[in-house]
Amino acid sequence: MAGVTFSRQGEIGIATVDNPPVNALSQAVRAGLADAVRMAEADSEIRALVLICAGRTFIAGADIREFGGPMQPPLINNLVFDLERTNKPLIAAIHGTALGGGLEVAMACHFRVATEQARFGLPEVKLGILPGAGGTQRLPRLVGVETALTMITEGGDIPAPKAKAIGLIDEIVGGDLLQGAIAFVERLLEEGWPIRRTGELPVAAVDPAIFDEFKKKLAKRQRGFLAPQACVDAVRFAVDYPLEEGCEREYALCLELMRGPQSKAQRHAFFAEREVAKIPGFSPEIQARPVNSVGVVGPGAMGTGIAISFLNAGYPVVIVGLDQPSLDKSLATMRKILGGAVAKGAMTEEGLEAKLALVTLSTHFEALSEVDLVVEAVFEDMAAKIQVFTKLGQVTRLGAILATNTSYLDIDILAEASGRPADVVGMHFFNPANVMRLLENVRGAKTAPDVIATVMKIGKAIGKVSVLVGISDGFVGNRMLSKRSREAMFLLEEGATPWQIDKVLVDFGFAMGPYQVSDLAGIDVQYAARQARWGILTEREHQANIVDQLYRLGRYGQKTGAGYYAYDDKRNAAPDPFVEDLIVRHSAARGIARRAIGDGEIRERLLYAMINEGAKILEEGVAARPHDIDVIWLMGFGFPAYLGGPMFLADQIGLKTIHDALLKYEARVGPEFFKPSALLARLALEGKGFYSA
Ligand code: 3H9
Repeated sequence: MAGVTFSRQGEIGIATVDNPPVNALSQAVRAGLADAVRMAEADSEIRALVLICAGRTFIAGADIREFGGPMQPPLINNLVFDLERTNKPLIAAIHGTALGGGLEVAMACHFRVATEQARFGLPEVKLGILPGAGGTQRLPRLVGVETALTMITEGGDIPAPKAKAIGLIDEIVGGDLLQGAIAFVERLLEEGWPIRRTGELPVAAVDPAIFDEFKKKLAKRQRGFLAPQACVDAVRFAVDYPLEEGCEREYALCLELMRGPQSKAQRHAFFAEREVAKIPGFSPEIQARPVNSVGVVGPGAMGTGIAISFLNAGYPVVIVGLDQPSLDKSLATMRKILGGAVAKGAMTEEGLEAKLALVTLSTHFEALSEVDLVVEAVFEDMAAKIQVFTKLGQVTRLGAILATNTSYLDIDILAEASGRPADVVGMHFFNPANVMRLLENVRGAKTAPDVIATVMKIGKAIGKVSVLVGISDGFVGNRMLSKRSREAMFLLEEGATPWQIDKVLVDFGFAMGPYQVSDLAGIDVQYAARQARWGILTEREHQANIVDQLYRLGRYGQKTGAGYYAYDDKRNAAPDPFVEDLIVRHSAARGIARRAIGDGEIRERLLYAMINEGAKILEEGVAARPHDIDVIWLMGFGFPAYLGGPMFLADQIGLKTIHDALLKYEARVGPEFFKPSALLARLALEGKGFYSA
């Protein structure tokens, strides 16, 4: 029984799953569990069976790596029936995370006990599928339809006390889990509890309108995703059909999703997120430096968000600012944001006060003398940042890591200014820093390997997905974005409108188009960024100055009630004929004959400009792998997860198709904008993709 061992303690059989790292339900584990049940049934001396897991967690789900090909028996959807139908009490003893197929197995057991720290969830929806082994049929029987719908469509996990409160588990055990489970079994045997099969429980009556309500809500919240809608259909089967039929329908729907393009893309995203943690060519011997305290320079919105990220993970944070009022404002913002967690019940008042007690505010750099890591988050100005790094080099202790949150500037210049270039690195957070999961860690020419190891590790510790990139204008994410923004601007000049372009990107799957984003972020901010980058812009980009024109008109976007769009007093946007007229006049003044531009051309130019830049980024080694680029776009720029990221999508479209389109636009727009990258051209010629290079 590879993956599962069978032992006994007195009259109680114990099946132990041991399939590191997360006890996924591989074929060997499935077969082992089926055998364990058979052995317990066959042995007249065994009165009950405990299912427990070795290692760090209970079964964390089906083995996702098996999803691409035909699955070998016993299939998980049959296994759960074998477990449930067994005629001796079967008890799941849960620690770590019981997720997906793991929770489905647990629900097929007759009773569930767990440690206080255990967590429970059905995250299949995040992989573009639905729980296919009875999860959508058994969970409503245990916790009710509404709670089941929420858990299954959101895919989050809940802690053991909540699981107990809603009836998902029977008991929380302290101390040793196995002994606690055995004590539970002894009690149930002694008291003669009947076997309680989840599948035999009735589904509590519910107003069927709930299903449409969920679907409507999800169509907005998870726009474009197929799986959430299918999850609702599957939970409805639990109400409409007997268990076996509900399970059959659920499994069929799950397989349909599993074979579709969205799940393929979402599974890619799952593994890419884990792949980026592994740095190619990096020795596992390299130890991260210990980080027990953190400093943040710059108490603005970014710095405050960064500080909250560290506080949430329990790090003491010293915040240094120019003056007391800006520091006080930062603290007030922290209180407000963390207070939101209290209001939602995610944190207690005491928890909030304990977190804020970890904060030290200071107007003196010397307050950073003892910290292990400093993140600089002052405004994006080289001279200001050089000053900060010169000072940091003097006041911090030797070996303290000096990180900059710059989005564009050359980190090597800051490294030299510090006098300790080996300690300097980029930690590029995304706004709002306490919410966004992406962290672009930037290695400078002289960054020490253990500094890189530290920022990758600390990223994970504060709940971020860290991606290591090299120095380049805008690193990876903003560099690709700037090509998309450029094309969006050229398209305006050539005949498109802001609302047409926005709609194309929203239909593609982004939450907002570039002009909606501009109006939200502020055209004044965009104008300043454009000025700062003036020296590296091409002549056509200088001429494409609609941003400058809007800026001079005081149309800064939502905050002034007008930008690309006009806004009413509730900030509802409407296309503005004034802006359309301004653009038309601009095209005429530039001698550009406007033409009707199809949505297809808009989509291709915006997307392919980015993909071509992504290829250059790979070619230059600024990103080590296409995974890094995809994760950056998925986590930091709202690329729709069901498309897997720009480089994954490029492979699905086919690099030859993209190459041909790039040549077409090279002729139309200019070689300086659309010349295919050498890597992309080679792969297209060889019939390969970024992931099969
Ligand atoms: C399912 O159950 C479908 C069913 O309804 C039946 C349908 C018919 N399979 O995340 P980590 C690997 S769908 C294969 O870094 P952590 C992961 O790639 C499944 N591999 O650890 C990594 O490998 P590597 C529903 C898996 O401690 C290593 O394990 N379940 C699986 O930060 C460590 O992972 C889920 O969606 C898997 N299921 O977090 C749960 N899970 O070292 C998915 C992990 O080579 N898993 N690996 O890079 C998780 O959420 C997290 O892994 C977990 C641990 C919270 C468990």
